[in-house]
Amino acid sequence: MADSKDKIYSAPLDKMIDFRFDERVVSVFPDMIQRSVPGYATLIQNIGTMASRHVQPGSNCYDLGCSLGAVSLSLRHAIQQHDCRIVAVDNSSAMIDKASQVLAEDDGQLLVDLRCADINSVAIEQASVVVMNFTLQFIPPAQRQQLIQRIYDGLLPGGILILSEKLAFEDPRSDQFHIDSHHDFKRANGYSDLEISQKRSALEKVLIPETLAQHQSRLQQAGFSFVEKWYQCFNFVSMVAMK
Ligand code: GEK
Repeated sequence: MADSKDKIYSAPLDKMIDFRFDERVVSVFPDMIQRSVPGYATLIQNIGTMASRHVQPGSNCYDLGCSLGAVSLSLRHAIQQHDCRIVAVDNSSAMIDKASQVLAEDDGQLLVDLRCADINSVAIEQASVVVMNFTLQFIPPAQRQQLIQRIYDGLLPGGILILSEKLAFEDPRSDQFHIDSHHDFKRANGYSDLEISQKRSALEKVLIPETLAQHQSRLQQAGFSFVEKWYQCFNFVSMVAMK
């Protein structure tokens, strides 16, 4: 399966089907995420850098919703503690199949334990770094507090959660400003108005964004004493929370 250009929503669709991380998406995923998420490469690089400061000897690092393993590769090359293990989890078998090829071609030393599983069923243990880079938004809102709590409970003191999400804004003018800006970003990256609107409809029931305040209060409720937004471009943010 060669990496290729994302044209999934380029032709008019008779019937809109909810977005799924299937073989078709996997075959264009690097192009899709690069052209859809502002600052994706910056996020990936800095997640590795941040992890290298906070990783603890003999601990586990988790990449939850790993897709093709971009975060795992960044962690693998940034972390100097060679007695650590990366656990990379995704519930799309198409993603995991391709991720295992990507990892096999990589020369990093750190062990990556790649698992095809629902992150709700994966034990989080002895963790110093947990990353959810644009994954929580795909988890049903009613399950989010419990997942964040399990992550908090599985982190070692001083451990961090890096959480990147697409945001919603309470103020309708702010919301519209960021949506329009994001759509301009996609247009500048070659997506047509039809592609933008069809992808938006396909994601409507699948990707449920929340406000920054909702994320912050959930993290605080779970017990995180330090919660900081370290990145934002339009409606895309990344937060770091420390136990
Ligand atoms: C990256 N982090 O390249 N359990 C496991 N995986 C899930 C679940 C679940 N319940 N729900 C969704 N996923 C990556 C990008 S993409 C974000 C993450 C995006 C997986 C899903 O299969 C997909 O691979 C990933 O979460 C979200 O940095 O495409 O916008």
